[in-house]
Amino acid sequence: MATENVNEALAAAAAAAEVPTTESTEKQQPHKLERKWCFWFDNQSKPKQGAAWGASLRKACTFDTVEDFWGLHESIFIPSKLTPNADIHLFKAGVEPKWEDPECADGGKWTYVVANNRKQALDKAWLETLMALIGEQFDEADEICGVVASVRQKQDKLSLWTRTKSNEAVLMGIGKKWKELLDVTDKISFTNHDDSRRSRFTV
Ligand code: MGP
Repeated sequence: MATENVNEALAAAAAAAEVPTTESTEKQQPHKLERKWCFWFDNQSKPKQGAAWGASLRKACTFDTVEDFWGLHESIFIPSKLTPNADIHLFKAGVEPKWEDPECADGGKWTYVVANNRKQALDKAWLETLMALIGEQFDEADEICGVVASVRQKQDKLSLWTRTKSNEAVLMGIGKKWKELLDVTDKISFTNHDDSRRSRFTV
């Protein structure tokens, strides 16, 4: 499906601000997205003693139409509804939201920290990002793995994961476009996954 049509369908759904009714989805053909996406979920609020990172990470569902996205997002995947230490992810189907995934292994993440833990701002930024991803609004869309919303006691944040950690043109293109979409003046910062790994070493 052409990107403009996906974006029009997304905009119409957003404007209506409602899940399409069964009646309307029966009448219309679903709007196919450019690619398949998966929602993932991780609740680390009650970690099991000694459990490895990722033990509570679950793939929740896969979709490839605007209508399915809208129903899923509206019903379940809203960051402000989560308890602290939970994450929700939207990643391309076939890519796991882990440093270890081959698509992510050599990459990193742009992070937008939501000032003052404003839940409304978090939800808005999350939705803008989801719509931009599934609507293929980034020129460097092939270089993006997905996005994570992290709800934390101290500060909520969104992280946009990239395939590359070193292609500056690609990274700057993604970062600038994301900031423009979020319509924020706050700084966003890039960290590569190697540094995230290293910075957590403790003895
Ligand atoms: P985080 O949740 O990405 O960082 O990683 P955050 O949100 O800044 O930290 P938090 O303490 O507020 O949650 C936190 C820790 O989880 C990392 O230091 C790793 O130990 C582990 N971890 C996170 N990720 C994304 C991965 C991963 O992809 N693979 C592995 N092996 N561990 C990870």
